[in-house]
Amino acid sequence: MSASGGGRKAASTSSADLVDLLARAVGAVREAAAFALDPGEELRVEAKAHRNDLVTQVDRGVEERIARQLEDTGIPLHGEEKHRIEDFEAYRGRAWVLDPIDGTLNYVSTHRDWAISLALVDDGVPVLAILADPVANRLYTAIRGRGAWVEPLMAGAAGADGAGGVGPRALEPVEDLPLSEGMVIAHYQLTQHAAICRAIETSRGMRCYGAAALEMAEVAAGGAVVYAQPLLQPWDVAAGALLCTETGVVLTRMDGAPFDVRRAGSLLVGTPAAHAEVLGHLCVAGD
Ligand code: 2AM
Ligand code: CA
Repeated sequence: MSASGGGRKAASTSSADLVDLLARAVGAVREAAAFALDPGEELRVEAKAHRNDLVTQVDRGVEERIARQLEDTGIPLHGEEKHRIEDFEAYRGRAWVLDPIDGTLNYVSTHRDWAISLALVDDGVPVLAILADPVANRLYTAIRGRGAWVEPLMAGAAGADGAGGVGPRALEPVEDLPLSEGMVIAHYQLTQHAAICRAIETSRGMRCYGAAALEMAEVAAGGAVVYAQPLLQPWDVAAGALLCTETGVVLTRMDGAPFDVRRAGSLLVGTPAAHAEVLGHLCVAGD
């Protein structure tokens, strides 16, 4: 399933432009990741909507740095902490969509499983993805229609094991595994959800990492067969959505409705087989 609605006009960005924009975005994310790994001062943590919805000066600093680096692309930025495009749900044209730190609670408390998630979206369709997992020294990238890749984020740094080698390695199309052959990643609130519980029982087990972009990447990279979340924002999902579509992973809302990264809502991603099985569980009356 495409991450967009139908009937869009032709992409307004040429292939050469996309390669150039990707290189610039990767440079910006690498520099911001180095800052986030070593901000050089104590973290200042504030709560936003609720006590576990956190922001630090590093979230804001990463957004500021990336915004500055991408300013002369002339493409507006929609970011979690400051830069907003008004009425983004209806926005047409190109936009950078940024979560400066996805998984801030992890960044503050476990110091792993956090990411910098940046996408270029054109008429609501992600066309470039740049997703950094700085602690794992891993960088995922994708170009719409051309594939997805993983490589070390920082050359020469330790911990690049999963990336394999020094250059980009293409992510293979996912094997279409059924639920019984893989793991389900689900937000803890869904453990109250009867249909999701049935899906978890059918699977090889449940995981929850607390950073939506990395959880989507985990399915795209073949580490889990399903990921389900009750509510996510555009910046949580824009980059991960392209990693999924480029590897054959299906994305919808939890009710099976089409997924549009411009709108907040639930998310169900999976291998085609496992995604269909979970939707089957969700469609049983009474859930
Ligand atoms: P964040 O760290 O950028 O806030 C945790 O389950 C995942 O859900 C993280 O990707 C987290 O992103 C996101 N998240 C946390 N609170 C959220 C909210 N109120 N709306 C949407 N996404 C949220
Ligand atoms: Ca965030």
